[in-house]
Amino acid sequence: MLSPSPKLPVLFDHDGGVDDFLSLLLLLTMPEVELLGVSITPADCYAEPALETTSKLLRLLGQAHVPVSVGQYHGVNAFPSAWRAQPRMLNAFPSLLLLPSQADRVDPRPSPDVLRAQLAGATRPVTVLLTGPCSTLVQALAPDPSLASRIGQVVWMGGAVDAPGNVRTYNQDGSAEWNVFWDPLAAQQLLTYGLPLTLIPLDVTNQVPVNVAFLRQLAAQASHPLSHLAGQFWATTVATIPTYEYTYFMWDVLATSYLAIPEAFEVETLELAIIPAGAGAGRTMRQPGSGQWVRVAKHVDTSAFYTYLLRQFGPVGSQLMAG
Ligand code: AGV
Ligand code: CA
Repeated sequence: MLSPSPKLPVLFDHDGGVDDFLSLLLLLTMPEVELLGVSITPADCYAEPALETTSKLLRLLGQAHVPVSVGQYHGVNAFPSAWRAQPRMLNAFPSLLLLPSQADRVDPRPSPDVLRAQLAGATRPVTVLLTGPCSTLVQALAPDPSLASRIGQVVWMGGAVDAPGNVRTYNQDGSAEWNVFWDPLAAQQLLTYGLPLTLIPLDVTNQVPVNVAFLRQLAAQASHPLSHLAGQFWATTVATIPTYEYTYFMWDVLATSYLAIPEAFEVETLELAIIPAGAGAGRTMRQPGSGQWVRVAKHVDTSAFYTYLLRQFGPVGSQLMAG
């Protein structure tokens, strides 16, 4: 007789952007996932409001017991403050505003210490999902790289391999993606651990801009409370603050969906290198002979992806918000 397959244990490190929170929501709808912990990297966010949104969403979806921690490291190349401040808006939504914030439930230890303890205690290979910079994971492994053996896979929204980057600043030549650029040295270090790493870079996230046709479909099923909430979150991204660019993509949400629908992705295994400093800092480039083999998602079946989102935020996930 078949026994039910055990759930996939997941540690989620995000950096508090709107699509990071949509990723948290999506993750919480996945019946095949057991969320072991959430950590916040204060990169594309400010820590306090991101902590508030994180703990409120966990509570709203009946997962208030999931441990939450925050990083204290502030990176090499800061995100624009206009982007970091934007997700504060989410805490003002009526569905979140009156919930108790539970910020006192945060683990007082820095998130790399928490992550290290969680890996040390893992009884099965853990999936680490990163939707911000990779610094927390790298700092967690640095004192004890043998803990890498506890990790079944790392899925990281980061990089731009055969696509242009999305950093537009005076000190970057346009080749880097922001999550790598924030801490290029950590990214360079990450590759040396030889982890089973799957990158979801701009090459593939460029295929999924936030588009109104999708939002219309989501709105049409807004009798599902989770569709309503997700639709509101995405609406805040449509007028992306045009500091550097005008389009908001489903970057992190796409990376998160990879855990559940990997078959919708075309993935290439290649040798990569990361430029640690200078004008190309944070660039993720093909480098045959580097010995650093990484799985890189290059293409996604967009209609399979959108269908999946509509199902998870609709019929599948909505019971979670009841009561
Ligand atoms: O580079 C994509 C990463 C993703 O993890 N982030 C946003 C996503 O959470 C940085 C970023 C790039 N362009 C942005 C970003 C924009 N226009 N607004 C906010 N963040
Ligand atoms: Ca992010």
